Amino acid sequence: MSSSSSVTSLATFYRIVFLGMSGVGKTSIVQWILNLSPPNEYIPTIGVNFYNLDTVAYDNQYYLQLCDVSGNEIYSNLISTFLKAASVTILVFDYQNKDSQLEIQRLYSTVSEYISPTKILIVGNNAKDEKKSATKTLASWTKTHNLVIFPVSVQENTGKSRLIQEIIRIISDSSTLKALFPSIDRNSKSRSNK
Ligand SMILES: Nc1nc2c(ncn2[C@@H]2O[C@H](COP(=O)(O)OP(=O)(O)OP(=O)(O)O)[C@@H](O)[C@H]2O)c(=O)[nH]1
Ligand SMILES: [Mg+2]
Repeated sequence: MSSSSSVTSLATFYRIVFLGMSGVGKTSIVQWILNLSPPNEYIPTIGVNFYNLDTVAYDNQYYLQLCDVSGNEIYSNLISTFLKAASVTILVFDYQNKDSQLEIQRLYSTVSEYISPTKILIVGNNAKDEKKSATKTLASWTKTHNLVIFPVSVQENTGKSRLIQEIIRIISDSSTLKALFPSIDRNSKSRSNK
């Protein structure tokens, strides 16, 4: 998916924001997507780190800025700053950590204030036996909100291509809409200026 002989449209820049409790594996997932070797030990992210990914999918070139935000609460005020320019927000939990499953439910309501729920992806890391590991609360919450969980495991190297495909699908949908209805953005801007 990431290589192609012909690129038929101009590249556009998209910001993908990763959020979730400390230690759920956000940095590991970002580095795994970039095919970088993961660190041998847990190094908590300080503030936020940005990584660039230049990829070609379905004959379009995409510049993705992966925005890896620390899960430490002391940085929670930073979140809104990055969400404003986000094309996709990825909420990460760890299947083996119940608190992290509650945290994405809390984050979802915060994030929905900044970005359309259709651009929020729920990713469960450390997936082994997903059906057994997701709590009943998480299962009923996803059902109520009509959400799909994308299971991945950095350790077992599973779920990566499905996740990248879904990110591209979301941003492709938004670029198609913008190309078809360029006035949508202008109208919403003029409404918010009133
Ligand atoms: N067993 C297992 N461990 C994992 C997996 N993915 C990541 N880890 C480990 O989990 C620990 C935390 O990973 P990070 O990616 O640093 O977590 P983070 O979400 O970025 O944490 P903060 O930066 O503090 O917000 C590291 O020791 C990783 O090696 C996985 O799929 N399975
Ligand atoms: Mg990190």
